[in-house]
Amino acid sequence: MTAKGLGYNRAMSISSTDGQIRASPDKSATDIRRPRLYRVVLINDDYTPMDFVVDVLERFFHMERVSATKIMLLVHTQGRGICGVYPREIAETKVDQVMRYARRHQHPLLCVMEKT
Ligand code: TYC
Repeated sequence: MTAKGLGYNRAMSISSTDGQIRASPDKSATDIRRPRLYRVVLINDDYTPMDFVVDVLERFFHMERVSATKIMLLVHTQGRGICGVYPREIAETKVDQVMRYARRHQHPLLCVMEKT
C-alpha cells in the first residue's frame, strides 16, 4: 500500500504483516544525503609523453584541448593535479580507465583518488 494513497506525504510508508497497520518513515524516501566526493588526481612522472596526458584528459575527463593542456602542464610543474571530483564509484571508474589505458600504451602514468 502506498503512503500517498492514505494522505501521508512521501516520507512515510505503510506496512501491515499482522493485520495492524503501521506508518513509519520510509528510509528510501528520506535518506537523501549527498554522497561523499573524491578527487581524481594525476601524478607526474618523467616518461609519459605530454601528448598522451592531454589525450587522457580529453578522453576520460571531457576536457577541451586548451584546458587539458593547462592541467597537464600544471601536473608537469607541480607534481600532481586534480582532473575532477566525483562520487566514489565514478572516481573509481575514472582511475581504472586511465590506469588501463596507460598500461595498454606502456606508459607509467599514475592516477589516484582521494577523499575530499
Ligand atoms: N613529465 C612528463 C614529461 O615531461 C609529462 C607528464 C605530465 C607526465 C603529467 C605525467 O601526469 C603527468 N613528458
